[in-house]
Amino acid sequence: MPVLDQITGPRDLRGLSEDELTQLAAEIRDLLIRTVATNTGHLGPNLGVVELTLAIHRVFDSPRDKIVFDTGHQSYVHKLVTGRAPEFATLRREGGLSGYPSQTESEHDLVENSHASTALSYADGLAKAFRIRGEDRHTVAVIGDGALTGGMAWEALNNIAIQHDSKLVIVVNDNGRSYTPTIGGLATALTALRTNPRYEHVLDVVKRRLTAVPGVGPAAYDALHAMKKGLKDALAPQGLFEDLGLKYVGPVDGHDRGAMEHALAQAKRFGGPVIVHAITRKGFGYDPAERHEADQFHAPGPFDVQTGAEKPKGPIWTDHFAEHIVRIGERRPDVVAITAAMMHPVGLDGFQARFPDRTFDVGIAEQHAATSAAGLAMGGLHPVFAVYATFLNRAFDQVLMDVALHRCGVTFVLDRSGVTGDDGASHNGMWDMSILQVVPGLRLAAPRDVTRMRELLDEAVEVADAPTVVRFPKGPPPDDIEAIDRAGGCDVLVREGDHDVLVVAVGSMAPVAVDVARRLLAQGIGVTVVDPRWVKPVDPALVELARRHRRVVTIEDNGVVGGVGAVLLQTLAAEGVRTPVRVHGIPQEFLDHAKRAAILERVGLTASTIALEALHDIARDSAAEPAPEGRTLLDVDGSR
Ligand SMILES: Cc1ncc(C[n+]2csc(CCOP(=O)(O)OP(=O)(O)O)c2C)c(N)n1
Repeated sequence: MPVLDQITGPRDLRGLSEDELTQLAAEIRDLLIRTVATNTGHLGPNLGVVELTLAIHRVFDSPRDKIVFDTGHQSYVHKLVTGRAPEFATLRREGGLSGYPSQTESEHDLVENSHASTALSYADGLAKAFRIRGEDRHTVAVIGDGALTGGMAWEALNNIAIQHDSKLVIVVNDNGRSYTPTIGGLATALTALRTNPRYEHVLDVVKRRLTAVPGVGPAAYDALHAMKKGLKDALAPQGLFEDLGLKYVGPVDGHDRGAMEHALAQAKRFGGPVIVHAITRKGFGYDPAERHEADQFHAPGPFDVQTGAEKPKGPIWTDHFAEHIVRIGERRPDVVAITAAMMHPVGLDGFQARFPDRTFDVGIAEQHAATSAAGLAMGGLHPVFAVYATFLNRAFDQVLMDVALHRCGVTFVLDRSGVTGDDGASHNGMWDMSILQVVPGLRLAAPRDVTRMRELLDEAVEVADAPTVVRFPKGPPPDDIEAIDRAGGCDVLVREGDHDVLVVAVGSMAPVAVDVARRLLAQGIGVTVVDPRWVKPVDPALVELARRHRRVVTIEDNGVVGGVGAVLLQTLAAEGVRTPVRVHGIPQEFLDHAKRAAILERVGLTASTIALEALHDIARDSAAEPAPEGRTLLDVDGSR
């Protein structure tokens, strides 16, 4: 019987023999690989924390002791040993296990935000709360060297250091990488600790052991051994953390469960805040991941378990951005690029290869990225900061007060905007068009297709006295939709029949808008569809178009509160335009994980729902007039 089948909770780990624990680690790796190969998700980070997680659960008593995983993408092993192995096949599927910790899933889970560098702050608060309430509990925070580059982590350390009696253990999971190798002075300092002569000596005596894992055939599962000897096992402040006054244990081989348990037990006994510095390897035990240069299978798409070959996928929006930003860089020597530790995911690797001196990976530091961009602009350059839409939230004040107030020409490229789906509530890029609406002078573009993305990027980098934003969604772009006309700065995509309904198509919602038009036209309703291209500020031409129509329908993949539709409504009211407006967007709630299309369907961002609602509205408008003969509202639903 597989050992994993006997694990219903962390306590079951305590009674296992050394052999069983080794076997369990192999089974866990096998399951991780097989599941992520089909379901997608975070593989490299989880392969790297198998022993570390087992050790934490054997030394601490979850859920009484609290374990906080920074970012939470490395919590799969934790899920497997806290009773969720039987459901692991549902990982990231609608209604299944989340790819991050989830309070509704388990009493062992606490923090589910998935935005990096927060764990130490949560842990600081938890430890203070337990102390004040007189509860004898420990808090364990697991944080990667990547997440440790975020400013919040250091704000937390600064506070933790003076809480001398906080029962707080910080496990630094140091694999030297974020996606790509972690950069900066901190990374250099960690490397210094990792490679100090005593530790190097230990590495010399490391034996590599290859273990075949059931079912995975030749996949090499190597484990570092003989690391116990020579490791620092006394509590002693060390280098980097010394000045903060934090106790330090390590470096410890994070793949040596015994050594990890020893270090954690010491830290636990200490009774104050302690850092346990674990050295791990991302992708550990799965050759294709360990050898994967770009990101060691940080979050691969579907892949073949035997070979590690990723299933081919067509180009996504990011690839088109990646190409075009290089072209811009070629003609504009003043354009520089910034990423917050996501060079490949945001498509800046090509720019970096071409213009290494003009590309900056600042670490997981979106706030710094924005203000540093302001500085670059003040210094005469035009920075392009490419970032996932959800992570720009971090830098709101920096966009507002540092970039916009100083009228800096900085372009923010928001990838993965709108509903992203699989990664759940914290990854949907559904906030940007609301929070950025309040920024004076900022211009925001939402391209509907690749041609428009290129155009709008070109226009954005020409703006030298204000922030500009270009946002596009996850996944493959739709086919180009050519405009039939222009109205002010807006593209007219459809204009047929009377001026009954004006459909305002925001960015990626353009194909839906055109489909809505088709359905309304089939009902004899006249429709105009416009794509404003620049959705902020509101184009005066859009106001005039709205004035001339009987109804306005706006469609955006952003929260309905304060988004493009809401602001248009407000503008129309201010301009005395009385045309009723129906705003379609994402309800202002935290969305459970599911495929993007399933979520759009659920929240009503589909052509059939929107057309149906428009028809209801029109029917209500002319309540006295019966619906024309032979037609029912249901006819607009494509199912009939
Ligand atoms: C604020 C924020 N920015 C970016 C990300 C995207 N992201 C997810 S994991 C990761 C790298 C994390 O590196 P590390 O903490 O060292 O963990 P590892 O994956 O190496 O185990 C990044 C940049 C994020 N989750 N949060």
